[in-house]
Amino acid sequence: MQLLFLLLFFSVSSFAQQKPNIIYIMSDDHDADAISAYNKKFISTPNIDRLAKEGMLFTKSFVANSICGPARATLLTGQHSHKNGMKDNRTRFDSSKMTMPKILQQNGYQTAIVGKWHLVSYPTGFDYWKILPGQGLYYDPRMINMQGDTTMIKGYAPDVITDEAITWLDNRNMTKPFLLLYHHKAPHRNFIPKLKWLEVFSKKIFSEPATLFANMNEHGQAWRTQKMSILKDMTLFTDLKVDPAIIPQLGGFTIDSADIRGYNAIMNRIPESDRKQMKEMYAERGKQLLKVWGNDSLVLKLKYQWYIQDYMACVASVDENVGRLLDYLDKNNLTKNTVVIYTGDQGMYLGENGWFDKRWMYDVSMQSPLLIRWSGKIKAGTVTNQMVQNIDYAPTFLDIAGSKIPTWVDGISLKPLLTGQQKTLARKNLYYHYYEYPIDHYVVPHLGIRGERYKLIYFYTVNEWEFYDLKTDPDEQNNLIQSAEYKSLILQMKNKLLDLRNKYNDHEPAGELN
Ligand code: SGN
Ligand code: CA
Repeated sequence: MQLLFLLLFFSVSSFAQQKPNIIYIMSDDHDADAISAYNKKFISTPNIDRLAKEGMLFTKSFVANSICGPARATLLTGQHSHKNGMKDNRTRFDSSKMTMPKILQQNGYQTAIVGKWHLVSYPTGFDYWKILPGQGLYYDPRMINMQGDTTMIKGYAPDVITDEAITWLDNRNMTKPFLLLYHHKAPHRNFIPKLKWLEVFSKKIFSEPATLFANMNEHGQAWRTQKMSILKDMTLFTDLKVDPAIIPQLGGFTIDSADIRGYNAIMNRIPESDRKQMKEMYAERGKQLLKVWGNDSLVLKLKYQWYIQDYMACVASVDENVGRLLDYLDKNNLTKNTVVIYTGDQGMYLGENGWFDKRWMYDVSMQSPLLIRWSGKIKAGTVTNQMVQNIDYAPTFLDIAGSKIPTWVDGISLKPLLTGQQKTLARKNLYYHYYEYPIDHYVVPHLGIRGERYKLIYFYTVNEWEFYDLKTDPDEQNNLIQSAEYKSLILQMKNKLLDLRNKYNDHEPAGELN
C-alpha cells in the first residue's frame, strides 16, 4: 500500500515537474520605452530587465487593437477582436467562450488570475481569481473574489496585487503545473505614485520627444479629431495633481468641477502619513505653472515633465514588485521550470506627437514590451527582431504546455522561436483593427497592415488612407499615400491587407475598402 502511494506520489510530482508553469505578467499601459532593457532614457527597471538578461527580448512585439479590454480578450483567445467579440472597452466578454486558460485547465493545469481584468463578465476557466473592478484604484484598491464579494485591501495596488499573487502561489495545488496571470493596474492614468518614487522622479528632467510639438493641421483628419493632447486634454488637477488652490490666479481658465473632484478623491485615498508631503510636492507644480501660464509651449513642456515623472514613478513600483515575484520563484525553486512573460496590454504615447494614451496603429502604441524567460530553453540574452503579435500568446502557451492549438486561434506559436529551433517566422504582415469611438479619446476607427518596412492604414469612417515607410520615417510623420513613387507598392500593400482581412474573416466595414 505504502509502495503504491509512493509510486503514485512520484508519478504525480514528476508530471508536475515536466510541464512548465507559466506566469504571464501584464502591466496596464506600460510602454516599452519605460523599460531600461529597451530604452535607458527614462528609468532603470533592473527587475524586468532580468527577464531580458536571462531570456529573450522582442524588439517588434505588437498588439492587434491597442486598447485594454480587447488586448485581454486576445490574450485569452488568441483571436483578433472581431472574432472574440471584444472590440472595445465597453463590450462584455462572452464568458462561455472557449479560451486558452480553459484548455490548459482541461489539460491538467491549475489556472489563476490576479489583478486587472477589465472584461466586465466574471472570469471563467480559472481555478482561482481575484480581480479589480473596472480600472481599479491605486490606493487601497477594492478587489472582487470568486464569491462575488468586493473588499477593500489596504495598501498600494502594485504591492497588493503582488501579495495576492504570492499568496495564491503559496496556497496552490503543488501537484499540478500552473498558469498564473498576474496583471498590474499601474502605470495606468491617473498615474498616482508612491511617495518614495515621487520623491525620486519629481527631481528628474526628461528629454523631450522630437515630435512633442507636432502640428495637427499638417496631418489627416484623424490627427485633427483626437483628444489625447497633453496640452489640451491632460487635466491639471486629476491627471497632474496641481493644487486647485491656484485657480484664481489662472487667467482665462475654465473650471471643470469633475477635474477638481477627481483631485480631491485622489488626495483623500493617499495614506494620511504621506498625504501632506505629496500635496506639498505637487503644489510646487502650481508655482511653476503660474510662471509660464499663457504660453502654451512652455505649459506643454511642464505638463510633459510632470506626466513622465508620475508615470515613471508608477513604473518603478511595478518593477520593484516584479522583483519580489522573481525572488519568490528563486526561493521556492520555481525559476527553472516556470516560463515568465512580461508585457503590457499595449504601448503608450509618452509625449510623441504631443500625446498621451494609445489606440493608434502607429508603432508607438501598437508596439508592446515583450520579454520572456524560460530557463534552459531560451538562450540567455537573446534579442529577436521578428514581428510577433498578442494573438500569438495563447497558442504559444498552449504549445509550451503540450496542448493542441485549436483551429479558431488566429495567432501562431512562438515556441520554436523561443527554443531557437526557428529563427524567422513565416508570417510577414500583421493585421490591425481599432474600433472605439468617440469616447475616450476620439481616435478615429481604423484598420491596416504592418509589414517589416511599410505600413498601410485606413481610417474608414473618414475615408482617409495613410502609408508610411518605417525605415526612413520611424516616427510615422510623413504620410506617403499621395506619392507617385510609391503607387505600385501601396497597391501591393492594399491587396495584402484585403487578403489578410479575408484570411481573418473581418467584414467591417463592408466592401473592398476604397
Ligand atoms: C480611462 C482613462 C482614459 C483611457 C481609458 C481606457 N481616463 O477612461 O484615458 O484611455 O481609461 O484605458 S481616466 O481619466 O479615467 O484615467 S484602458 O487601459 O482601460 O484601455
Ligand atoms: Ca491599458
